[in-house]
Amino acid sequence: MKSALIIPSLLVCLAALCSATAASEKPNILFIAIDDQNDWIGCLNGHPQIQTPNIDALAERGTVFLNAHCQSPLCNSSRTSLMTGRRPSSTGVYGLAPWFRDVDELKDIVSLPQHLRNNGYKALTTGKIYHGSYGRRPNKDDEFDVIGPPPGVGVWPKKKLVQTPTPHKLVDWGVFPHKDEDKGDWKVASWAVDQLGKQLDEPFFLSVGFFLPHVPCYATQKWFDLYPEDTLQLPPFQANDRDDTPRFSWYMHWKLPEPRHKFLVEANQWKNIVRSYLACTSFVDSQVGRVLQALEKSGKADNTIVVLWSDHGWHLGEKLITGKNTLWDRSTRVPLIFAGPGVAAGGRCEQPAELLDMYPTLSELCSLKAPNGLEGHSLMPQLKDATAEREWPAITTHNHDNHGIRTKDWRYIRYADGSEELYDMKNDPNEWKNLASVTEHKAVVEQHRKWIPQSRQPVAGSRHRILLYRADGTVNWEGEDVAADDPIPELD
Ligand SMILES: [Ca+2]
Ligand SMILES: [Ca+2]
Repeated sequence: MKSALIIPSLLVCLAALCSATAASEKPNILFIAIDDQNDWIGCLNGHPQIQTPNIDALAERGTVFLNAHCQSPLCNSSRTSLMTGRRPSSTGVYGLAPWFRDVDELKDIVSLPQHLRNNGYKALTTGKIYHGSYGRRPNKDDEFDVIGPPPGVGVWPKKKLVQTPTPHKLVDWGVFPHKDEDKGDWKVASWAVDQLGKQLDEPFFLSVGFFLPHVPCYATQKWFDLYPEDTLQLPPFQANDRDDTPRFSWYMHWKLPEPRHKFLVEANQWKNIVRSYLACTSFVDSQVGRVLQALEKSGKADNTIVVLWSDHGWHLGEKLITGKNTLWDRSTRVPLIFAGPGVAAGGRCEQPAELLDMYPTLSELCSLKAPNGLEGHSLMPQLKDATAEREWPAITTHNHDNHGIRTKDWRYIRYADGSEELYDMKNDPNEWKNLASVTEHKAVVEQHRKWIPQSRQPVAGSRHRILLYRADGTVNWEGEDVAADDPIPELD
């Protein structure tokens, strides 16, 4: 009787032991997001003066994707896409709202953190991973097990430093006295550092989302001084650059709080905003460094995959604008770096990659069966050998039926009204000469057109940055019709 009881309990213990061993063999994941971070990162060579030693060291330790692009050049739509592994053209989430869990047909999608939790991971989060407070609401959202400090600016000047044409509290930049330790991103990093110093349940998925260099780009003097004004290099710019881009390209960012290049010049703010953005990027890099140092110190680095990404880029004067909401490289190209177990060190991959590839890639790196419905493709071949070919382009969609297709050597754009752009990225990396109507490139245009995805209409509850193009040819920006001869705001 006694032994009959002992044997089953021994079996239970053995089974528990086995599952504990299996769980700890799975690699941990440190998932680092940076908001509105374009390719002005040392290892991406997007700006000749940028200083990002910590991110560059991570790239050296792993594999960096030099031709990685977001699926949407806007926070909510991009993050919804990469966290669900589905394209914006499939979710219909194009604006800053809705939260996809509030949409009937999307609410049951298994997100990346849920997939990991279903497979024994503990999911922790701090800062901006989903947009705004989405996914972080206690008792409402079921994305994470542990929720740390929210994203935030932390310190504000007494009044806005720059009076922009369409006043918005967030659209501001410059240097003013404050403490780095009081910034939101410092607190986010500190919380992540604390978690890594604890006996965390493993395997863990620790997601850390930094807010800078999202506006307001406030920096302390120390970071500003890295970029002296007299030697500062402004981004490449041509005053007539948009003479050969369709009018529809203007509808993508028709009326926004982000000012045009024209304002930067008239208000003598161009250098200031460039320095501010560079300074904030270097500050964020230092916070990434604090977290990576804590990972090293924890002794868990050898069994932790680090992924670093940004949700989309940002223009600082190029193509006559500031901000995002475009289908050009400065708005779509993002840092994407993997390091850790299973990832080759020193890899520099020139193949196109997409942010929604992270979901299937992490599944494969962790030996998990990916759920059905993912639209990205695992980057495992490139993480082993950065020169491995890839058959898919990177596709960026902004609002209904506007798409950018980025292959290794070309960028093709088609807007909802059928107008097109084509750039030879090898010979014209600044996308200055639109070749879409050049006869000799007809075949290239045809090859790229075939990648355009079927695209669904915006889901119910779509708001903020919504552009509609109707069958009768009318254009509607944020609920207001735009006439074909309306002057371009803040430009004409
Ligand atoms: Ca963003
Ligand atoms: Ca041009």
